[in-house]
Amino acid sequence: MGTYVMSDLHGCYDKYMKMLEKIKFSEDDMLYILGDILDRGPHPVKIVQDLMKRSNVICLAGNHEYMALKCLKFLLMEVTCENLDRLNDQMLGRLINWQQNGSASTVDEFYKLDRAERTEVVQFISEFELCEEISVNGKTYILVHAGLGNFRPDKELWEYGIDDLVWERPDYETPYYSDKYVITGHTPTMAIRANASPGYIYKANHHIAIDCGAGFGGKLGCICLETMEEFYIE
Ligand SMILES: [Mn+2]
Repeated sequence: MGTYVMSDLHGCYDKYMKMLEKIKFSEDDMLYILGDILDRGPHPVKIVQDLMKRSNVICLAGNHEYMALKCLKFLLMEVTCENLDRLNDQMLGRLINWQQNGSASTVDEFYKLDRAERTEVVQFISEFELCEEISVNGKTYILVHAGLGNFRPDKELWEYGIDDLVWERPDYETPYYSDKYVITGHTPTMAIRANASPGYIYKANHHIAIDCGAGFGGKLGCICLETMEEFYIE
């Protein structure tokens, strides 16, 4: 039994499937996905539909699910005069912002689904948690998409705002805790200044950063928490 963590799949269905094969993912294992399944790459909704069938996967929300959810709930509605009235400036702003962040592939696949499937997908994504604390082999890990923005050591996890958890970038040179490890996606490891191996998983200062840039032509990374073994798909 292994506990695996990956992040920022960004529609890379093929890399995701190859990774499951590589880690020999079975029903005895557990997989955590730290958000940003959606957008950019070609098959985000196909990944979501695969995840929906698995009982041993826990997905956390990233900024892309957060952006998508507000818009998908709107796109789920029938086109009626009353609903079009809800296409106000705020909703338009959200749609444009999401579009600028690579929504096209998500929207394309979403509209290929029938109505019942669309509802299921939105329901599934809306149940994603924002963070999770787990214990593996006596070590404690905080799993979160982006980081713990506006960090204070005495702050409880539930006290962080959504933006702090899905948008903010952590300071990877400063440990948050001495007795816990924080595992994050969101910031590609090639963008971490202190990282000696850009594009590979970064482990230092009680941080573990696992977004190796799969959505931007980089690798998909995955880490096994029992062994700390790293896996990569080009
Ligand atoms: Mn992100």
